Amino acid sequence: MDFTEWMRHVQQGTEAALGTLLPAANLAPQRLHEAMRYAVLGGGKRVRPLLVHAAGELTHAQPAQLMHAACAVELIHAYSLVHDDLPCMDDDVLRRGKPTVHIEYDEATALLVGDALQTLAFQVLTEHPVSSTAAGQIEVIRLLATASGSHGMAGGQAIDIASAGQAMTLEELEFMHLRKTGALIRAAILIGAHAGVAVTDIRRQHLDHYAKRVGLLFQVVDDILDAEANTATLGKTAGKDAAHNKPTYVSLLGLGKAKRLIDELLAEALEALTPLGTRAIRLRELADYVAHRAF
Ligand code: GRG
Repeated sequence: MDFTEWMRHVQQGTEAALGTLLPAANLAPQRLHEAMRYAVLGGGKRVRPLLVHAAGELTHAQPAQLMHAACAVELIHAYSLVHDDLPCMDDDVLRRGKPTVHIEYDEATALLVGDALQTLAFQVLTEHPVSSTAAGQIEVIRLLATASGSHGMAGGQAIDIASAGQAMTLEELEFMHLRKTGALIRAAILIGAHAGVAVTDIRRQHLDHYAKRVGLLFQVVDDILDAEANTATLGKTAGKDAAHNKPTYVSLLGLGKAKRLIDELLAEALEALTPLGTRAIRLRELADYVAHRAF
């Protein structure tokens, strides 16, 4: 399978699995369940599920087990987008090319959708084995919980909210993004690898280095797309960082240097994969995809 076919295969499999895991829209409370399905299904690049599967290939993990891990990570991601779009956070009206959940439904429903998606992610991990041992399964849950919480995504979001109109150094920007965007991307990769055979400490360190570089790479590209692409292409409002006076890689470095940083981060990510051999092919291809994505 070439990369494009593999990507479509994982994306379609993820969509189908999420459709099964999410409560049916006709189950009470119907409005909440319908809104949960609206938030998760029919959109998104599914980058985190792709990373789960790619890392799982490295350790010979079973596709069915990877699919449940991929869905759990994507449910957390979908929850974060719903909450991020709320008026009390980023206050946005467009996501994945359609009205955000609080616009299509209402704010209370959007808050509950995020809450319910977050808990569903962990329910999935208690009902479906990702690891072959109980201790391994708990480690998977720990990785996802840590990445989502105050030391991970929620912590990064808190810094992001406080950063509007403030000056930031490059180190502070990196500290924020390693948490806000990077933590869940890193968790996707470590969880995927964890689903297969055990890896040596040194191989795990190489994978972790790759994961952190790809998380930052994703964010630098996101900052450039926000500055350069249009709303129709992105499926979300473009130009928001500048409008909200948020520090970004573009505002700190300028477009030229931010683009050069993409090349540097990609090279570092690929270098980290070299000792991991040929089974890292999908991780290699995904880093390249993240660096060159158009939306
Ligand atoms: C509310 C706790 C909480 C956290 C929110 C993820 C996040 C933190 C905010 C989203 C805002 C944002 C634009 C972050 C930059 C990177 C990012 C996560 C972009 C959206 O992810 P994609 O491009 O989206 O993977 P799709 O729609 O393809 O899934």
